[in-house]
Amino acid sequence: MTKRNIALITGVTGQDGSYLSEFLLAKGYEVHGIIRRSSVDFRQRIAHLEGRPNFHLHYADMGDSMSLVKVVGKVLPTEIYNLAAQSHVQVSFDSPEFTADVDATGVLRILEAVRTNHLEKTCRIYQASTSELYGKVEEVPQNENTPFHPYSPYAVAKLYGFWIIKEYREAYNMFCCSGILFNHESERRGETFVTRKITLAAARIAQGKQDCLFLGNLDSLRDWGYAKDYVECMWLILQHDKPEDFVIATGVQHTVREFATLAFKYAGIELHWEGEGVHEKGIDVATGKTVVAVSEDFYRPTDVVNLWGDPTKARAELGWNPQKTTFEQLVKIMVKHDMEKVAADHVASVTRINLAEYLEKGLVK
Ligand code: NAP
Ligand code: F7E
Repeated sequence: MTKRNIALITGVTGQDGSYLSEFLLAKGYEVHGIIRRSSVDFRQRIAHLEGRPNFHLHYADMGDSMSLVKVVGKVLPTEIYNLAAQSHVQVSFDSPEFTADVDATGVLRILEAVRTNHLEKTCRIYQASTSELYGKVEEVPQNENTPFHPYSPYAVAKLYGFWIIKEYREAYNMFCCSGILFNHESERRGETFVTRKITLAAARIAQGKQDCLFLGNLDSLRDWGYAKDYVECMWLILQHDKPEDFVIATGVQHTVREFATLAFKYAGIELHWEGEGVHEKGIDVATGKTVVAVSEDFYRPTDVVNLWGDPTKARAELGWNPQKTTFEQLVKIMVKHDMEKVAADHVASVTRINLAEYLEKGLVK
């Protein structure tokens, strides 16, 4: 009998969910996604997939066990990718309880939905874990054996998700695994994460539609990869012969300042940095104008400042290439996309509330 390949993706409307859907459809999977009701349509990342015969959407919510049990029972998935989360670290300080409900208890609800439907032996589960677990880091670079030290409500919630996955693996012999993914970005990244905030602002400033970009901690170090490359790894983790957890990272680290310098360069602006801390400024060498400034609004009560992943295990055991897209290529892809988007947004931007203005004033983080 041919193997049934039926994937259920929570968080299908998100950055990773959209790329993973494309990846699995191309592999011949029947793909089901969970969406939640919204008063406006926020399905633009998957709009191009809707209507395809193998792509189906279902209403459910990570906070609603009954809806999850029903969807799992209806779809009878062979693989679940649990990507749904309140994924913004800074927002988790404002909404810690919601973050815990979705990012921690939500994982338990998925595991129990699988057990309730008696699918423990036939359904493999991928949990979207995170480098934020290393938090106030105890070692660099970080690998699968590095101790965890979560440093935000988001990270604490994700730590529960990591441990409950491990617990169900050992207690019930379920094939469930965590991918400990370091930051991964793309032209579909949410606009308030630092990389996308920078590439959009660089494009707007280069086209005369914004004066200045306000950022928080410029010294923060991240290991940034390309989301399209990382979804392949999620799939590889579930195809492995045994259920294990993997660090997924590029193995290369850069500061927020370096990301901004390169993004502005690709947008045609050479930056010169002056000053320190909250007084630091990025100056456009050609015009002498300040185009990047620091605002304490974007500082976090506790910030994770030194993430650097060691992808040796994923490379050796999954055959995954951590350097498929380099840092320079990633920044170039994002800036090119946003230069075109900002140019095309001309008409829309005069009639709608201008997000750039909101970002500039620090009203949206
Ligand atoms: P994202 O773009 O923020 O997408 C999050 C998804 O979760 C969206 O589809 C969102 O739906 C959904 N969601 C949120 N609350 C929900 C709820 N109560 N019920 C159902 N769905 C809900 O995140 P991403 O960057 O694709 O990340 C995917 C996963 O990987 C997340 O779990 C994140 O924490 C984790 N992760 C991300 C990174 C990274 O660098 N991107 C690194 C490590 C781990 P709406 O569209 O309706 O809001
Ligand atoms: O911040 C600093 C900020 O919000 C990166 C999520 O996908 O990756 C993501 O979490 C760094 C932090 O991502 C601004 O303080 C400076 O040190 O882009 P971010 P994140 O917090 O690393 C992990 C792996 C996840 O799991 C999460 O789901 O940049 N930073 N200035 C700023 N950050 C933001 N957002 N805005 C600023 O203006």
